[in-house]
Amino acid sequence: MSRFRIALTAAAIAVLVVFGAGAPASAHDELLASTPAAGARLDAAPTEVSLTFSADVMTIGAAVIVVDASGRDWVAGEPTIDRGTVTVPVDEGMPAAGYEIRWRVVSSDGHPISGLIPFAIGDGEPLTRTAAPDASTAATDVDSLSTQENQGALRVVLIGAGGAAVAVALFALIRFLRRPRTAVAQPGDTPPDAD
Ligand SMILES: [Cu+2]
Repeated sequence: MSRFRIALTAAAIAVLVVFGAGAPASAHDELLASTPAAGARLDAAPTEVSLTFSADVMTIGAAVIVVDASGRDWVAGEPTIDRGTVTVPVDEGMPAAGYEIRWRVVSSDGHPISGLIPFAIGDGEPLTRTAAPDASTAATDVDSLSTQENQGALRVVLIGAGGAAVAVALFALIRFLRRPRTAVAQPGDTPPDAD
């Protein structure tokens, strides 16, 4: 193979690695935004919580709870799903404290996705994940959470590897394009070896 073909092949492989690794993950819908936002500190108690996804999530299988440090769920009704937005009402008068939105919806590709969104009201202490008050429910939560984190880490590794492959391919291509051609042009030199 000529160097040009090698460079082209390397670039093609790099593109396949990047898009091949990215395709299944990008098929999941992702949480784009929430109200309250992650880490938000609200001045006043909210009346509802809403989550906005990157695509229309399925109208079944959505679950959202809003818990305080004691594990009490403040959600006051069923979630309503309007295309990519899931909204749940919460009880009035939530006191100044730390809370956590725990959500799970079925992505438009059929896969369940889930996550946690901490927020606080007033000068309430934000909830932290290390101090789990309820061992039985916290254990399952933490288990599923660490699974998600592992998958997330794997994705980061795959994307990182893909990026590295692209960098190597680009470097090879640039070196090929910048290869000095004087050896061919200057008279008197011995001709370069044929590829
Ligand atoms: Cu999926």
